[in-house]
Amino acid sequence: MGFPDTVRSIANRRGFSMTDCTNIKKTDSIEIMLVCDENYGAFMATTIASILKNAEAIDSFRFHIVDCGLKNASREAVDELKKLRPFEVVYYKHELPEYLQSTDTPFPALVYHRLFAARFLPESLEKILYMDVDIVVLSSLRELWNTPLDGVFAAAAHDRYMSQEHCKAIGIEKKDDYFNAGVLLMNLKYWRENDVVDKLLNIINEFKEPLSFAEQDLLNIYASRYGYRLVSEKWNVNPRDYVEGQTRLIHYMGSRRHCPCLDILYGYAALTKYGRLPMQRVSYKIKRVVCQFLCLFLIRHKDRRNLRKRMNIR
Ligand SMILES: [Mn+2]
Repeated sequence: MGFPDTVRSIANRRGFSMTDCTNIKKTDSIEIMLVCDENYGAFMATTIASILKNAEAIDSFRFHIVDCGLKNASREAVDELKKLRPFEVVYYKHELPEYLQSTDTPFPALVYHRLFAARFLPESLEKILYMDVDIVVLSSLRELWNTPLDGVFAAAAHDRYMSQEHCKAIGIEKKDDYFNAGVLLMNLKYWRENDVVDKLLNIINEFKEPLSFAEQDLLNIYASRYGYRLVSEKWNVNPRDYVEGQTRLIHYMGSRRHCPCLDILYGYAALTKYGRLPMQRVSYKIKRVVCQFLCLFLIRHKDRRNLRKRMNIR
């Protein structure tokens, strides 16, 4: 064969035969899906900046961004990051079915988009690494990306803060089985072949009350029935549990006002054109507390939902 030895050894290392080594570029890139609305534009740019900054020389990236109302300035902020390291970016507009346009939980409806990834992403993608945008990545994602996914719909890390009571309530016996869906390596081929979307949507109908952790509960219930692959917790770490040198990814769940490791988050924000991240608005918090109080004590279920909608509390 006419291939020089260096090409042959690269092809072998990457598990290709010599005939298909023209595919190296395509298969080699790490495919990442992000979902973002205008409120989180600066956070998304920060997440991407951290990924690019800590990549290894051989890594290349394609970002698949579900655009839930981004302004041009937010898209430009993403493009500007190409100066850190070149990458490809593709935007998608995806409409949720009407009954998923509110979650009946504190989480916005956009959390549901990831459930449809196997449908709106190109067929040529066999897997995708979904990530929340409240994340900073501290090392190359190559090891996580290479996690084997044979026979499972996804791989994710354990969520150590989920309570046993909640797991029981949704039919998961051991709380150690519950994973955090903010970092989710999805086997899209499996999703397409096994009608995972339909099975997930059917699970919603099994419960009378809304699932408190929305899409994360759904994915975990599916996993408890059909299995999933657990990855090391270092790939999804609460800031409280950060260990220097070990943690590979920090997930700033919940409030960002008082939590450890904010210096790390702000450090990556400084690489973006924003320079800093927007603070959470106090007025929003007060509104929310007032509304929750009213909801708890005064109002019937259906009115509660309407009130939350009117006050834009999701
Ligand atoms: Mn999150």
